[in-house]
Amino acid sequence: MELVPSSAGHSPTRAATPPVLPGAPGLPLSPATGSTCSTGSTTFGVRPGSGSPGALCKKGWTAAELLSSERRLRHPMVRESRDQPLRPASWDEALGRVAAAISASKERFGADSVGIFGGGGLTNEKAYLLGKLARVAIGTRSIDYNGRWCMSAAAGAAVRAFGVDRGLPFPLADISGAEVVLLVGSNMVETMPPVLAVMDAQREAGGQLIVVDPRATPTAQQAALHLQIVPGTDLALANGLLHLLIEDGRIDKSYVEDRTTGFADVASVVAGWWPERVERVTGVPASALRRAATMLGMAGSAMVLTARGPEQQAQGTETVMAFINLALALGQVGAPHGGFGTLTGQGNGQGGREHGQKADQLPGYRSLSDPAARRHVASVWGVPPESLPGPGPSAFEMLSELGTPAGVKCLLVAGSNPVVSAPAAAGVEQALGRLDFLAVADVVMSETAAVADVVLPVAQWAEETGTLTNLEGRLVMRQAACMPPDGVRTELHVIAELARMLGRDSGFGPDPEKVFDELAAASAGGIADYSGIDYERIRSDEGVTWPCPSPGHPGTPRLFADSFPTSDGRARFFAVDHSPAFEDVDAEFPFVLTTGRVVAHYQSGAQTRRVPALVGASPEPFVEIHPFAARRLGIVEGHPVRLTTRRSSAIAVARVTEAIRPDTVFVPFHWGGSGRANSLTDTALDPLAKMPSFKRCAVRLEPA
Ligand SMILES: Nc1nc2c(c(=O)[nH]1)N[C@H]1C(S)=C(S)[C@@H](COP(=O)(O)OP(=O)(O)OC[C@H]3O[C@@H](n4cnc5c(=O)[nH]c(N)nc54)[C@H](O)[C@@H]3O)O[C@H]1N2
Ligand SMILES: Nc1nc2c(c(=O)[nH]1)N[C@H]1C(S)=C(S)[C@@H](COP(=O)(O)OP(=O)(O)OC[C@H]3O[C@@H](n4cnc5c(=O)[nH]c(N)nc54)[C@H](O)[C@@H]3O)O[C@H]1N2
Ligand SMILES: [Mo]
Repeated sequence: MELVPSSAGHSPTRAATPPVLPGAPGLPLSPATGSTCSTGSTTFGVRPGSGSPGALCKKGWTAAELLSSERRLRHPMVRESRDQPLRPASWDEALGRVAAAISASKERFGADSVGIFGGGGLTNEKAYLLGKLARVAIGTRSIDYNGRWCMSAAAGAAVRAFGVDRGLPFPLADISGAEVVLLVGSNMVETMPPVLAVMDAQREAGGQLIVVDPRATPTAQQAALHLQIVPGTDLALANGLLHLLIEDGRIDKSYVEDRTTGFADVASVVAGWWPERVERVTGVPASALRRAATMLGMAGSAMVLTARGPEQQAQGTETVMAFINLALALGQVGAPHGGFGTLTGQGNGQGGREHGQKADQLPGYRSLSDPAARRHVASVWGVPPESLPGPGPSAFEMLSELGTPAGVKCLLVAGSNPVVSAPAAAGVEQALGRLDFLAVADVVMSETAAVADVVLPVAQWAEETGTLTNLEGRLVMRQAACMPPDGVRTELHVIAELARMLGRDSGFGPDPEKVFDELAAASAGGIADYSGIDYERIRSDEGVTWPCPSPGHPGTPRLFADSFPTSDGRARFFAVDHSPAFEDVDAEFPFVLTTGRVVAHYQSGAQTRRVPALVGASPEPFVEIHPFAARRLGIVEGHPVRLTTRRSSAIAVARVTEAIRPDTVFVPFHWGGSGRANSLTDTALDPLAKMPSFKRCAVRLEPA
């Protein structure tokens, strides 16, 4: 067995099959991170036996299969023209074509015609170098990533209310001591198995769980109280809860007075949300709402956690703000075992949103529009500040305008499969076809790679060293455990080589540790300040939590204990109101469609649909529908159903279940082709965060 040395980047010698670390049958576990959900969800970075929660989800256990699978990419591919098939090529030829296409596009249409689409699964080092590739080596403003569809609503709300966006501003273990947890739109039993240990501990300690979800999911079934909401109405629910807390005198007045601003405006908006009105809008019975308000109001410690249910909405940012209002009014934000948090999604969902692969962002969670931030980062990069482009279009704006006169003509995708996962994906697929040139870096031939002009095979998680920042803001090391196969390169190596071909001989290199050190310097003085952190510390301290502004600084596991990083040190209440403007049901499209995940598949399914055990567990697209609705429509369990929205149609097999509201249907988004949920979804974007409305549109169903 050959292990990659910790600081190594690309190495010319590789083992044919992935060697596995001792003690982990079938799965190369990272020695530093212990157990992680590896193909998938948020990395928790927990050592086995450390007493912290440590469980591996099913996708984690099977992730190793894809390392050696015959279905992964093993050499670059190119095609001569769109009507020719992809054929194997050398790295020189493939990267040469990408560099030539970038240069040609810059020359003909300007640098902004070259786009980069990244991913929240990429390591900190990759996310950082991708942003630098865009701003320095290409000079384009056109870069964004799939986290726009994942974390942007929660991030936008937290920045506005608290002055900082860190998924959990407290240690994960705090959850286990919360007397009441209000969990809004998370199916964590299926999506975040590693968090379950703290949730179980919370209930074992006598704590109570309230779940808000249109479905009686395995998570909702563990709750003391399940509020089975109409999708897209969470804001009304949050305002209704605050209405009752104010009415019952259960607000922490001294906290509101000492630590916040803006409460009076919020109080006047929520005054209009009496329980019966909330019931009419949300479908949640007034009695259940009252019970939830009492549980929250009586609790010594109360925690509000949101996930994609309330966030992936056309009013997602304001919806999260409404839940933050609730946590602030209870006086819980900054208190142990209480407050507000969002459950970060992808493998590096937190770090991936901090280092500059976002359209408006520089490393360290800095704003690309802030002159001081531009000066600082430009000095680290050794370029003039005025050479840095300004903010570009957000993810869906960029993808839907591909190939148009003002849009991107030459696109590089790294770490996303938008043909399956983008909203209203049929339009995005067409837009990809309008491009002059598409390059995709991936580990498998995803649906997006399959339509590319050049496909670049990159190393997988176990084959390269890098850092991830977990939902607590804690940096953990993902140490290479095996070598990539011949013909496969690490992503850092690919980016560095591309930069070199574009004329940047220095400032780009494949060594993750060096990239990290530069990232840390670039983040100095920013919100997500990593400047006191290095590989040595991450390895020896079991992770360090940002902000960590100097080598002697212990890191900051808990934020907001005394103040908020806002101009006056106070948190902000925002008066937000439910708007019925999103796509509503009518006679033609009478059901609400919501989308999400199942335990066996990860995201666009590009990886998990290639693992036989997972395909066996969940073989095909399905639609959950209530027996009342099924009977009325003549829909039979196990038979195909045609779903039609104002965009397009899709086919899925009926799963008739009482676990869903009778007015709502649910389709997971893990498949492409005729069962693609995103053929159906809406194009509406949240105006503040540009988050798509994945969790609500209107649909019609019929037996297919
Ligand atoms: N197995 C698996 N695990 C994953 C992933 C995966 O693809 N597969 N992906 C990872 C990523 S990137 C993410 S972002 C997380 C996501 O994790 P979650 O947020 O838990 O996942 P979802 O299934 O998208 O949505 C959660 C729940 O929201 C409910 N919901 C739908 N509409 C609404 C609504 O309007 N309001 C409310 N309150 N609830 C609603 C759905 O019924 C669903 O049960 O999971 C991570 N973990
Ligand atoms: N309808 C609907 N649509 C949704 C959602 C929903 O709830 N409903 N959820 C949204 C959310 S929260 C998310 S996060 C997105 C996710 O959807 P995508 O952005 O499509 O994410 P993945 O499926 O994880 O795609 C990652 C691709 O990158 C490849 N890959 C993995 N690791 C690497 C790497 O290190 N480098 C490179 N270059 N490639 C790699 C994988 O093989 C895969 O093809 O989907 C969004 N779409
Ligand atoms: Mo996500």
